[in-house]
Amino acid sequence: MKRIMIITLALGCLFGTVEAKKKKTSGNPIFEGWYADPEGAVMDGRYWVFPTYSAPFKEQLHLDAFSSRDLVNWEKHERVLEKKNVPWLWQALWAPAILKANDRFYLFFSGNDVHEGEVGGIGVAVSDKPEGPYVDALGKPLINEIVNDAQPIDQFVFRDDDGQYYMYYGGWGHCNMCRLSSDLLSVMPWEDGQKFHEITPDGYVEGPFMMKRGGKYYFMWSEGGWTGPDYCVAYAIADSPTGPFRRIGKILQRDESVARGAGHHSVIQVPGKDEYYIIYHRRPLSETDENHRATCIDKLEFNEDGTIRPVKITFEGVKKRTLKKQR
Ligand code: FUB
Repeated sequence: MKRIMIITLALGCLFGTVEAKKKKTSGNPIFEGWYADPEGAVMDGRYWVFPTYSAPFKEQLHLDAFSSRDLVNWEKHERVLEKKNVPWLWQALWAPAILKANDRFYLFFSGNDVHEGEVGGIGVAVSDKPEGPYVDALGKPLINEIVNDAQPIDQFVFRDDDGQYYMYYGGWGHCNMCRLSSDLLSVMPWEDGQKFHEITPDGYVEGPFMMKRGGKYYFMWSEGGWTGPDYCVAYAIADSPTGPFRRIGKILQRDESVARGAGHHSVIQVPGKDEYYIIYHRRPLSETDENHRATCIDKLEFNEDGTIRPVKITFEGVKKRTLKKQR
């Protein structure tokens, strides 16, 4: 009996490996389940995606993560952050932002769908491994206050070439930015003494993202309502991380032959290459449930003049792009 079980298991593994080798494109969505607001990153020789678990607010009490060596085959890491490791969290765990710094991993998150006078907002959890478990670092939110009418959610942390960390965040149609300390655990006031500066571009709703290419700062954000079909992503290009950010146009939106509500994205750059992938969520054409959001990937390409080409959203996803082994 034991021998039969071992043979069955071995055949199962072999079959799985053969299937993985046969798969030529990622397909969209890239993994099963309702997952939104995906944050992509490359860390320790793997691609990573940290999404929101898309469910009613009261059920959003954990985060899963996914990793891949080739963008096509994804491994699930369950419950990298959960309520038991965040003392102040009671609902609506949203929009993770991940980064490696100071030889550890920082997972920023939004919690509680906070309103004036309540506890909640943007938190930070840390771990020694990308797959967690992550533990809340402060015992309270990093940003609890509502400043410039921006709900403290949807944070993105950007490290500029000079090593300075900036956080962009905000819901309710307002975007603030702040500087973070080098240990990433506190907000450093600007020269004028203020902690937060408003940088809201025209059309901005939520989901800010920043990247740098060719010395220019590409600022992107989501527009429209996340529950509806017209949710989308627009962008601006600036000479400085603080802007000004003038809206250029949309780069990601619904396609009536593929999906609706495409938005809240992030971008993965292949290390050392001028090659980019956009990770985003969208709603299948046949679905209207607000939480039926699935995480997808497509190519992000630039024109000769540095502007971004509108993304073609696909069912195929992207081809294998294997990361070089780390020495
Ligand atoms: O997933 C929860 C919320 O939906 C996010 O914070 C928003 O950006 C929207 O995607």
